[in-house]
Amino acid sequence: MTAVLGMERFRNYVGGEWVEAANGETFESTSPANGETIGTFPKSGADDVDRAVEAAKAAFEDWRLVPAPRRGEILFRFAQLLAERKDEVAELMSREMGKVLAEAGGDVQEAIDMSLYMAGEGRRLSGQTTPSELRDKFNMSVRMPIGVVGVITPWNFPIAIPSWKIAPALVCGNTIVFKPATDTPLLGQRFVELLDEAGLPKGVLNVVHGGGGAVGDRLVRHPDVPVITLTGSRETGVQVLRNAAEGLKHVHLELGGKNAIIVLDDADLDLAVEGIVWSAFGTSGQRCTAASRVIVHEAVYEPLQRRLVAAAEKLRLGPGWEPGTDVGPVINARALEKIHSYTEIGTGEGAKLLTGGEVATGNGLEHGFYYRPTIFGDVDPGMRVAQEEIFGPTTALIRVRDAGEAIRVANGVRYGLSSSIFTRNVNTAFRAMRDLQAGITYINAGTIGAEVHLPFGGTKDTGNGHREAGQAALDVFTEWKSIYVDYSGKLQKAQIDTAG
Ligand code: UN1
Repeated sequence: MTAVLGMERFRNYVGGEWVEAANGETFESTSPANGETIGTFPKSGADDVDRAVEAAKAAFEDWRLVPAPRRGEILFRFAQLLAERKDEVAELMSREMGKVLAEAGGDVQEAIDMSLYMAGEGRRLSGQTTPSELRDKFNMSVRMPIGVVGVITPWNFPIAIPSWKIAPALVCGNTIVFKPATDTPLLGQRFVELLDEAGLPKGVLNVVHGGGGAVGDRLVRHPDVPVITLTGSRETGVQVLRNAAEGLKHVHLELGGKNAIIVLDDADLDLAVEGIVWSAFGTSGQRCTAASRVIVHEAVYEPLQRRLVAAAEKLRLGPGWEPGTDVGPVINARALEKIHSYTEIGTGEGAKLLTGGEVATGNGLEHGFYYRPTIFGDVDPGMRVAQEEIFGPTTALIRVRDAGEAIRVANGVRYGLSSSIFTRNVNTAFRAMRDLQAGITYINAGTIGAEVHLPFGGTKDTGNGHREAGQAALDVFTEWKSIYVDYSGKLQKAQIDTAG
């Protein structure tokens, strides 16, 4: 597979045909690890989106009538195909977006898990049956597909996140126009190819490559796209919500995080250090769930800081596919600049740079976008490095006096995605489960590692109240219909014929 990388020119997939963008323009995908070209893709425009929406709208007429268990069977086959090609897709992921092979395999596995889970949903999609307040009358509620779903996904989980959106949308009977991130178009392409191979009818899933400005914006404003699901930044989320308002669309947003790990004085420090390193520097800190704050009880602050710095300095940087690499590159030059600007902001604010804080070079690293795992100490909770999402391998240590203060500090940010506490005290753990304002709380584990059968998402500015994954995802991709069947043979008036 590696041999053909860079040479191939890819196309959009519209109505079951592989087609060029109407304007003929293209863009390249390159590896953040070493700059190699991965492939050339259409830089599509509004016309291409319109064509894809038309195809998806036409396909909806029949797809919504395909029995849900049959729709699920296609997802089962897709999961099987992904499992067969797991290593190949993981290797490609490592090249196109940089994560280390083990994590790339995890990303693919998450998509396999989600597809299997949603495939099974084809035989459930449960609603309610209830008594009626009138005689000889039957009441029930059923989930109905909505129509064409616009799927806009990020580059950091280029196979997993599309599956979180596309698998439930499909099993519920919707059709899709998919815009993969411009940093990972080939993985988006592979995703679609495998679903196609799994037997999806033409037009049910369409892919339009290109930027958020042209493709994303048209999708969000298109009158025939009633549902938009986006994982991205807070700023993009607000813009999407605003642009979708005119069409009164269903908008599902999965946005930023500023997740904290709390370490109390009774914690297992070795375990805490492992959890922090994994959550702060895994995927080079480029997860919405990454631990970018560590809130530490003053009694264990010094030993924790020492161990953490030592552990971070042992991490080996390099291309994700090379054995022995712990931390891969960040996604692109812009990200590298942004991450470094936060090092400057942190030192300017008076935080103590304990390790890292620089672009990594030497041993060929200068050909990619590598940043040294960075830890700030003595961080004040109000500093920008403790408030803003950096999306890189940078974390901030904050010292607190007790569990109450730790939870207040953890909650003192605009986001509320993931949270974690290391403590051996069961009472404190239960208080944290109740009081941490976040969609996800871990006890004695880091902030990353969500599983597909529980709701995923956050409070406050992390989103707009929806959740992905688990049963909760079905609420994004269906609308409830309540059905009343009167078999009395006469006109019965609810709320009026109350005699029973
Ligand atoms: C994300 O970063 O957007 O819990 C998703 C986790 C992964 C998913 C992260 N299962 O970190």
